[in-house]
Order: sequence, then C-alpha cells, then structure tokens
Amino acid sequence: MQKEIIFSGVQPTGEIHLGNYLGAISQFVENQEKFHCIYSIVDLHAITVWQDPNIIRSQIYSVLSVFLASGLSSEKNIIFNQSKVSQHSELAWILGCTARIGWLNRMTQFKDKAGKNRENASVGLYTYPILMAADILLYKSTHVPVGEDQKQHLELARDIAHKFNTDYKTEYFVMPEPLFNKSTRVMSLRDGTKKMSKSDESNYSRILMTDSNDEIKLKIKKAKTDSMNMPDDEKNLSDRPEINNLINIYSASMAIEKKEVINHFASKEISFFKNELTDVLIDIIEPIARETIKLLDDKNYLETILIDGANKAQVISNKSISEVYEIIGLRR
Ligand code: AQP
Repeated sequence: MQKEIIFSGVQPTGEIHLGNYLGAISQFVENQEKFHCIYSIVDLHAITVWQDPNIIRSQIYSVLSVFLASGLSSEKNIIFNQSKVSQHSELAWILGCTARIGWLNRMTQFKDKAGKNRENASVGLYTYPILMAADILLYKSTHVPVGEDQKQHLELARDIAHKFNTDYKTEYFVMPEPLFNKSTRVMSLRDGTKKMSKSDESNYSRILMTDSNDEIKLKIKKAKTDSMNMPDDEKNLSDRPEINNLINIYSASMAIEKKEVINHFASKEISFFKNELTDVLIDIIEPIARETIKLLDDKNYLETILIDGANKAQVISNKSISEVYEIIGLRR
C-alpha cells in the first residue's frame, strides 16, 4: 500500500448535486492519481436522520453511479458502502469509550442539525463524529479532504486517536491531516446564505448531476438574483450572496480565478451571465448524467462493485480491528 491514504465519504441521503460534485467528487477524481483512496458511501451516517428503507438502497446506487460516471475508478480506489464493513461500527464502539462527552458537546454541526428540537434528535446524530473517527482511523488514513464544516470533526478524530494512543501506551493510530478543498462551498440557488443540500425541500435550490439540459437551464434561469447588473469588483459582492454564489460556481466549474470571472462579465446583464453559466454547467453535467443513468440500469453490476470494494476494505479493516482488540486486552 502507498504511504499516503485518503478516506472520504458521501451520505446516500438524496441525489448528488453540484455542491457535492464541485466540493467533493471532482476532488476525489483528482486525488485518485496522487493517493491511495478509500471512498465510502456512508449509509450508517445517513440513518442518523430517518431514511426511507424503500429508497435508501437506490440512493446508494445513485451515489455510486455518479462516482463512477464522474471518473472515479473502482480499480484504483476502494469504493464500498459502509454498512457492508461491520468493523466501522465495531471500532466506533471502542472509540466511543475513548472519546469524552465534553468533546462531543462542543460539536457545532450537531447543534446546527439538531436545532431547537435537540432532545428529540437521534443519539446517532450526536455520536456521528465518533463513527467518522472510526471510518478514518480504521484505514490509518493520513489525509482527509475536509470542507469548513468537517474541520471540527477531524480535529475530534485526532483528539480521539491521541487519547487512545496515550491511554494504551501505543503509537497505533496515525494522526490524520486535513486536506483542504480548493473549491468554494456551493450555496442554494434559492438562498445564497444557505448551503446547497440534498435534503433542501426545494428542487430549485440545487442542480442535480442527473438533471437534463432543460432542467439545468430552467434552474439557473429561476435562480434568485437581484436587479443589478454584474459587479465589476469583488468588493461589491459582499451584500449580493446569490450573485456571489453563481460567480463562485462559474469559477469552480471552469477552474479559473473568481477575479477573472468578475472581469469577464463586469457590468453585463445578469441574464447574459446566466446563459453562459448554463452552457458551462451543461458541458460538465450532460456526460456525467448520461453515464449515471446508463449505470443505474445495471444494478447487478453496481452491486458487484460494492461487494468487491467491501472485500478489499475488509482485508485492511479486519486486520486493524483485531490489532485494536489486542491493544485493549481483548481478543476477537
Ligand atoms: N453545498 C456544498 N458545497 C460544497 N461541498 C458540499 N458538500 C456537500 N454539500 C456541499 C460536500 O459533499 C460531500 C458529501 O457530503 P455528505 O453527503 O457527506 O453530507 P452533507 O455535507 O451533509 O451533504 P448535503 O448534500 O448537504 O446532504 P444532506 O442534505 O443530507 O445534509 C462532503 O465532502 C461535503 O463537504
């Protein structure tokens, strides 16, 4: 195995959107050339919020199809769904005995996701970062791609690894380092202050990686903006979150600097910019959508990929979990 190992996951909580693609999957594709990568469809994380048993399986297949259609190789990487590898849950229990309640109480994502109805949130949502630590540490991952919202969870994984190593006088767990994404956070097309999300009620808030060209056109046309023309300076964007978001999407999609986008469209009408943005998005999404839809037609093939990935993941995770049991004085 190569020295540097990446672990990252995507929850099958809905259809993959442009935010998931620009913020995660396109980076996964780049990373597969440089690292040994383990990409998991983290279904056990997904059920921390209720998921319909009748659709979660098809959502797993749909995430996998977008992975493959975007260029992720099942040969170069280990790709599987988390529930197929029970060592994730086993290690999460052990690490849950290392993590401290005070540490979990500081996790801001739980506070955001549970909202005002905290007493009614699942215990799984609260202990989610421990399962994430297990995902990472099980494979001795050296790097974890993180956006702003996952930084705190990675820090927690490092704290858990450090405490485990100290408690058991070992250097067993590797300290995972963050790998910061280049691209910006993609925001909702209906509200530029809210993240584009699979679970947003409005279909018009997100562009799916399986949207048709007409749907992309319509969603960009309907995307909320203001009545001014395009800005000619980045400073003028501070109170225009929706236009700022569309410019960020253009910049990330074209892999060019934001400044360049602003200069190119300075003072032009928003409708002109929207048309250009639509073309850019269609160029990226059309081939991925076509391939995704084709792959979704062959569930046996998709299942084979997941089983094969899980077998490879188990070779590593089985060894790790046995070693961990040995360290804590138990035997499997
Ligand atoms: N809007 C976004 N912009 C950039 N990156 C994003 N990611 C998610 N939304 C955006 C990145 O996609 C990866 C997979 O995310 P996830 O499925 O694990 O969970 P999430 O961040 O909670 O994604 P969603 O789409 O918002 O799902 P729901 O609605 O279920 O919560 C991660 O790397 C994430 O940073």
